[in-house]
Amino acid sequence: MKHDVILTAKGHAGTQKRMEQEFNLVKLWEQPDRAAALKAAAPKVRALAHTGHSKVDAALMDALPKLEIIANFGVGVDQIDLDAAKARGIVVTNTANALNDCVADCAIALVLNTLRKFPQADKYLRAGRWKTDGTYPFTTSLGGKTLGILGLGRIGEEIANRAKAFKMKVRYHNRNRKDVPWTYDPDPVTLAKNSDVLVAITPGGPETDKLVNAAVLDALGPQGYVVNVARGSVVDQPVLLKYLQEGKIAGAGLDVYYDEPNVDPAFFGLDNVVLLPHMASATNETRTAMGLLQIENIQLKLDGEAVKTPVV
Ligand code: NAP
Ligand code: 8YV
Repeated sequence: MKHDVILTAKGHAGTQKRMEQEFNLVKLWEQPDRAAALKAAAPKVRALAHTGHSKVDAALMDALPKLEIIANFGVGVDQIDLDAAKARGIVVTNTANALNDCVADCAIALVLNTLRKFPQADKYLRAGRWKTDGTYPFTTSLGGKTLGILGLGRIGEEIANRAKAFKMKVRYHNRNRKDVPWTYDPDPVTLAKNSDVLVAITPGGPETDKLVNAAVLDALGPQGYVVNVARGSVVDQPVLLKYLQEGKIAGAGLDVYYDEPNVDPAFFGLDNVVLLPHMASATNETRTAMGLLQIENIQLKLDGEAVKTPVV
């Protein structure tokens, strides 16, 4: 017997196809009357598969009184009201570990591209400027520089491992010190003061809102760089923009923003920023692995077994 499962949004095509094979899938975004579709599904639906960054709030949970699991396609669950889920006995799962390597690769790529300005140099060549203006201006080396990791969790540790291969020194700040070979700093300002490049890879949500603020950017200073692969909310975006415009920091590499996909166009004209469209985990292999894990968690829960990656 196929179980009814609600999928909230169009996401990874392979995952959706697999869900269509495994479940009676209600594609919420395709329903002409969302409220009526939820009402029709309510007596039977025990699982909600979420993809994207829209809110999963208490009202949605209340519309589905038989809900037992919210399975997120992604590790960050800042868009899901975890307290509301807990209060209703609904398990929330994510895709922890499935994307560590790709997100860490992306973080390092942003460090490399932000310091070495490869995207800007590519544009320079294509515009014919190598011939007219000569060699591209010198950039900044990674080797010997200190990488400060704000949020040394599953992904942060993979970023640290990669940074070592680039001969960078690594420091970090978490609320809790870890038993790792990297140097601990007690707060984000101290970490920034001791770093040449600061990478944010904490969860999003209220606890980390604007963790990278003016004080942190001041501590990083005019020779310092910021990379954000966490959530847009973790960096004070208007302050970052101002600091980039005024040369109060050297540069930034960003994968995440306030109000995605509406990126402030003021960033577009800046030569000291590299911009990616929230794509750190977006490879065929990783998105497939994320989808399989999301589906596995749903199946386990619907079969009355323990899920693989619960969010604590
Ligand atoms: P994780 O293993 O839970 O690691 C998060 C780390 O952040 C933990 O070490 C945690 O340590 C630290 N942290 C949490 N709150 C903090 C705070 N207020 N101050 C300082 N440190 C704090 O999570 P993960 O799997 O590495 O994923 C991290 C995040 O990356 C996700 O939640 C998501 O937002 C983001 N992400 C982005 C993309 C992308 O496409 N750009 C892809 C995947 C993930 P303590 O608890 O000790 O503080
Ligand atoms: C995805 C992410 O962009 O896992 C996360 O937290 O931000 C990314 O992997 C997103 O979850 C896809 O919906």
